[in-house]
Amino acid sequence: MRKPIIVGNWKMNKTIAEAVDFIKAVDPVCHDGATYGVGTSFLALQDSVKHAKNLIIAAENCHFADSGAFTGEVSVPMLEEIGVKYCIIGHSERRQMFGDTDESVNKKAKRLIDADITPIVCIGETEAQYDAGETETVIRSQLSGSLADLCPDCVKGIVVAYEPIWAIGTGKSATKEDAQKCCHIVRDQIEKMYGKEAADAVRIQYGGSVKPENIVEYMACPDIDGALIGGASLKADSFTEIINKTK
Ligand code: G2H
Repeated sequence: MRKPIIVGNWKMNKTIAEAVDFIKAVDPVCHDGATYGVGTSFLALQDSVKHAKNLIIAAENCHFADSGAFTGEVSVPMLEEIGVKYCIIGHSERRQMFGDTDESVNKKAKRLIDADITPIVCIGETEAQYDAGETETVIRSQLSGSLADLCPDCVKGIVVAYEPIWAIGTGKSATKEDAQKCCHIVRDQIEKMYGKEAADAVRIQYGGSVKPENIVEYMACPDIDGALIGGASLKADSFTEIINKTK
């Protein structure tokens, strides 16, 4: 039985004060039926961790090296030091704008797992790939690269977020049938790589214009264990509505 996991991805939004205000409002609403959390800017992580009793706090990226000449980057030991337990990696915005690749995502995943920080590994096809009927090939290839050479036991603990790029922040969410089909492909690819036990345990999120109005239909899909939510996670009211609808 997989515990659902619903995480807000704030991207480059919210000052430290705004993050703390949100956490104070939403933390008490969380319940044990699911894991709820938010991904914050690096700056807001430390205060967010301090104020969150129920919400899990995720970084939105990390570097795979522990230290060195990587101007502007943040390492896994730095996240560990402040008690961060989850980290989003390979988000399509990072792949498209900041040069993240399956290879770098794989290195990040390995380093995070070593530090006992849960990676939320993002994958998903572009609109052109979707239109060309390449979705399945892209999903399988991104997973082969991003999750290469992990131990099957470690894979059981990770989270994969399937986010079709054409549905991100566009209001054009995938149908529940399409989302289920793709999340099933994710699980099948993990089974091919690491066996059935790992595939049955891994938690798979759908992401792309998830909101209070559509969360319930996605959560009813057998291979969808949660959501990675951008726009609709920014307001405490909207995220609270999502929490209440997933009780
Ligand atoms: C996809 C998602 C959060 P939104 O990026 O990861 O954002 O819900 O705004 O489409």
